[in-house]
Amino acid sequence: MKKYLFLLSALVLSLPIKMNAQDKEKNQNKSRPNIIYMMSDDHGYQAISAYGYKLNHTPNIDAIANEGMLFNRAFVTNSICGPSRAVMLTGKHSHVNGFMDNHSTFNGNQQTVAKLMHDAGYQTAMVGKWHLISDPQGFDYWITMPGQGEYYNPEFIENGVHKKVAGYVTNLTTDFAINWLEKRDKNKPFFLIYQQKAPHRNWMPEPKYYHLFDSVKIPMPANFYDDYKTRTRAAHEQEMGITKVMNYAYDLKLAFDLPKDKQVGLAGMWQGIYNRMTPEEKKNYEAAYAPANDAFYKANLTGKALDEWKYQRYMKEYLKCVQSVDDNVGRVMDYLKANGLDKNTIIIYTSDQGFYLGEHGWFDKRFMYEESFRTPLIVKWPGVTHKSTTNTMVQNLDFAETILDMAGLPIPSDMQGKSFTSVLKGQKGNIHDALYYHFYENQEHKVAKHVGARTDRYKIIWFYENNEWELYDLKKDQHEMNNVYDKPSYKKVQKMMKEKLQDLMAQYKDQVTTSNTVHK
Ligand code: SGN
Ligand code: CA
Repeated sequence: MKKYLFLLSALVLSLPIKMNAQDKEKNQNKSRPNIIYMMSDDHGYQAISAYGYKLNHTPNIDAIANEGMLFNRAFVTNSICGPSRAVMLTGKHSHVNGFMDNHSTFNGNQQTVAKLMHDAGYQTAMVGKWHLISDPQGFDYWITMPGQGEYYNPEFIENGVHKKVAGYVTNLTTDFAINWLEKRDKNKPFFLIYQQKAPHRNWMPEPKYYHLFDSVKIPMPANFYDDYKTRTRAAHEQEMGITKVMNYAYDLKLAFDLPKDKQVGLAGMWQGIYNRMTPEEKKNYEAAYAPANDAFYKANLTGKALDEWKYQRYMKEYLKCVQSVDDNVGRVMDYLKANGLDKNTIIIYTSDQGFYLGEHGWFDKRFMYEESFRTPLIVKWPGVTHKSTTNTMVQNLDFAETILDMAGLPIPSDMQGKSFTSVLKGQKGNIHDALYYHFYENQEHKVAKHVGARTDRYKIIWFYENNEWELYDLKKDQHEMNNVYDKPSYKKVQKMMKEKLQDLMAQYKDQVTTSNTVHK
């Protein structure tokens, strides 16, 4: 009897202690912020109205900026899809995480921010474009798309199982994200990676936006007809010109049902995309595009008028895709608000890199020039940020570290970036004195491999395959039209920037695979 009494009193005594521990965990979970990392594919900052460009109107992304910090100087380390994603997950440069170009396969067994967040008690999910080949690891739930994904009636892979889903990819990706938010374990904080395929090439808009820009003329950048006069071979030899490279069917949507003999190369890819539509969807699509296409054929445009037509068609298709991205950001934000999550959820909006919207005559990315090296970044941290902008330089190399820091978790010493929570908290001062860049994929679009360094004012680029250098004074030449490498008045700056590049390569333990050294 005594024994039972003893056990009973031990049980009673232990109860409050046990409950306290549970309460403590609950309280801790309440105080730990949820984090949503929103990343679109190829979304240039020029196509976000909060950045002050007047190309389009993105009210929902702007609303994040209204309560957050907008970064004017956020950059990537390697301006291309898969590598950018691998850098974000690992906090390590491409040569360290092993994913150097889009033909790599991510080693998912390595440390990632998702795994660290998961181990620390966060519920984790990855929804949308992944593009890292190997299956995602470190997530309680994942739904991705094969490779680049498709715009219409796309295929998804949900925790390893393939399924074709009817609808438009940007909306579907959001449906999956919201479904997961709805069914997650609500006692735990969450970390959601939500990654849109749009507005990646070949820019297929949502049907409700087919006519969105019909009555609008998009302004052409002043350097659309750049002749690359002061630039090295790389800028001359690229294959990313809107007027020269774009395919009439695949990019410019000038052909619907192509004859069999035309179904090769990109035109063949267009055929595959077109055939994802149901007969009803095809009819709707053709009806929307036929009048403008007929007018184009009749006009028989040549020279600058033809260039202008191509530019308008490209930009409008791209911006229509952005519109659906913005709508869907709004859907996620509405969900958070309706469910009382908006006050404790950090929102990060970014892209896997920037994009050329006609600057230098281009589309695509890859170069270390500003439009593709820079990426949009807007962070809303309830209770910490308020509407503000910053010129402090940060890089996608810092994202994993910053996310861990926001969650109150330690940053592993082998990560190569730095947390920029101090910037978000309004503290002044540099995070980096110079940024390092390395692009490896000289294949499609023919952009020569290069490394480079950027400080607040200067940028040096070494196209090491050609052993050619470029140097820019960004204060005087923000559009990078004037390469001042070897100009006597920049002798000192040139030496200083070369040393910076060498220091960065040493700091990050990178090297280039050629016998050339940094110093000529
Ligand atoms: C595809 C596109 C390219 C684009 C790459 C990389 N060609 O290969 O234009 O640069 O993706 O983009 S396409 O003919 O297939 O459309 S990334 O964002 O995935 O890196
Ligand atoms: Ca991309």
